[in-house]
Amino acid sequence: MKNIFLTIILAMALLACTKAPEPLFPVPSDDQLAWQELETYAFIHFGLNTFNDLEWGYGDTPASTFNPETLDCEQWVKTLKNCGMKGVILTAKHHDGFCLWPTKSTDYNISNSPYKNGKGDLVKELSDACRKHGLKFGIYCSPWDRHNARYGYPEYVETYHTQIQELASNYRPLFEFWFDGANGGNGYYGGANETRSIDPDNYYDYQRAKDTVLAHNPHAMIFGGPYQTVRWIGNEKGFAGATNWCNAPRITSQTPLKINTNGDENGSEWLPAEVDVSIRPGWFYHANEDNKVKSVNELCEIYYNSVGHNANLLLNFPVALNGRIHPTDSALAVKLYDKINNELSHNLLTDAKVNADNERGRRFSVSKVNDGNPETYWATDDDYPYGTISFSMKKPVTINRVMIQEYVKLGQRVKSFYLEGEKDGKWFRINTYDETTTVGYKRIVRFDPVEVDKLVINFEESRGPLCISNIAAY
Ligand code: FUL
Repeated sequence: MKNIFLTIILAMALLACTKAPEPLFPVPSDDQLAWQELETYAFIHFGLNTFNDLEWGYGDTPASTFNPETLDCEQWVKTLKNCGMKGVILTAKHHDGFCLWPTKSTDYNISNSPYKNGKGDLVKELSDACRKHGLKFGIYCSPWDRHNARYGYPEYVETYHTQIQELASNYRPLFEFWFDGANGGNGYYGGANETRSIDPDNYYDYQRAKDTVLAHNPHAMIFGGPYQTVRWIGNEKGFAGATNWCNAPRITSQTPLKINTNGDENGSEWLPAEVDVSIRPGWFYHANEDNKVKSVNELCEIYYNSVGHNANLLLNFPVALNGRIHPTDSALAVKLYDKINNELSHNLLTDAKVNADNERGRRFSVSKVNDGNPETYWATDDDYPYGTISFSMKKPVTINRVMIQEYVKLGQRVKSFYLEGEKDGKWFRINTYDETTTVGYKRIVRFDPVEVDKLVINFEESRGPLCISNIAAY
């Protein structure tokens, strides 16, 4: 009897000490996490602006000017797949108000253009091509409408909701719906040619917009507006802060941009960041930018400063007048993909011997950081919100990148860390290109090549016990 008791107590004690750490809120929804795992996807800016060499059409360019002659959505999708993009978001309507689908909400749409003699529906063509080739599909539908006579009045809000309803229900499943933040200003407005301003947080009824999108696309992310589920990074240059929390307060048009760029450790919402940037200076195609496409090195910087900084990368391709992605852009994007794959292809830690100064029992042992399974993780004890992990190599290796992932299902935790190396018994600090503060879903740190027998990562500060699911070095 006594023995049974002892066994039960022992078993309970064992179980207690291997209990997973308590979640530290906020935590992601499953859909947010699945979205973060996409990491890179494409933006397509295409519309009347393309044919009028404009970025922000005033709203008065005739629908008849939309005339791509050799438009081929399959070419876009195949190109994007070749450069590793997991999805694509199309500007179904930009600020000029022209709709790329045959909407009932306005005449200012593709059915009044020469394209396919008014029988075209670009949103459908692209969503079909995405489905056929296995890319996710998302939509940008500008709230600001410089064409509509009723913009700024309640009637336009109804028109806008009709557009959201059509887009949300006819081209699903959508993985993301983009409510752009540019709002109000001067425009054509049905010939009024005036300046109109609105209250961006309240005028559009974003709660209703979100409800409509989610009613038809329950897994979609909402970008922009006060009920967003993913946040803008706060610039269009292509970088997230090296310090980048997914935690953030509820974001409105009044939120300081710094919060967008860095998140906020004390924020109550899980709002992972998206970095939107164009492969050219403009969002729309301009022939005079054909020789201004970003170089592979510039794109690579963008990659490490977005995906490497715990954010998703939304890379824009301005489709050209002929209705195709320009060959210069696609060649560069493929080169970027190859370069990144090359730099991050061979994890040199897979057969290293791993040790740590603290381990939360066998279930959360250090070996979990390089077992290739994102569902397992190394965790420290509750009273141990830091930790040092070391990798002893079988033979010396030269590395210049370290990738770390937290098990963010239980919340983002790490506040600061640093790297050290050991070679022939000599220790040295590894000087990384940017500050080593937060980690999050994914952090990639870069440094000049160093040869090491041993790599050590010191997690100095964390919001709670560490939960690290993956560490790799290249
Ligand atoms: C901005 C817009 O004003 C640009 O034209 C572009 O669409 C970009 C993605 O968002 O706010």
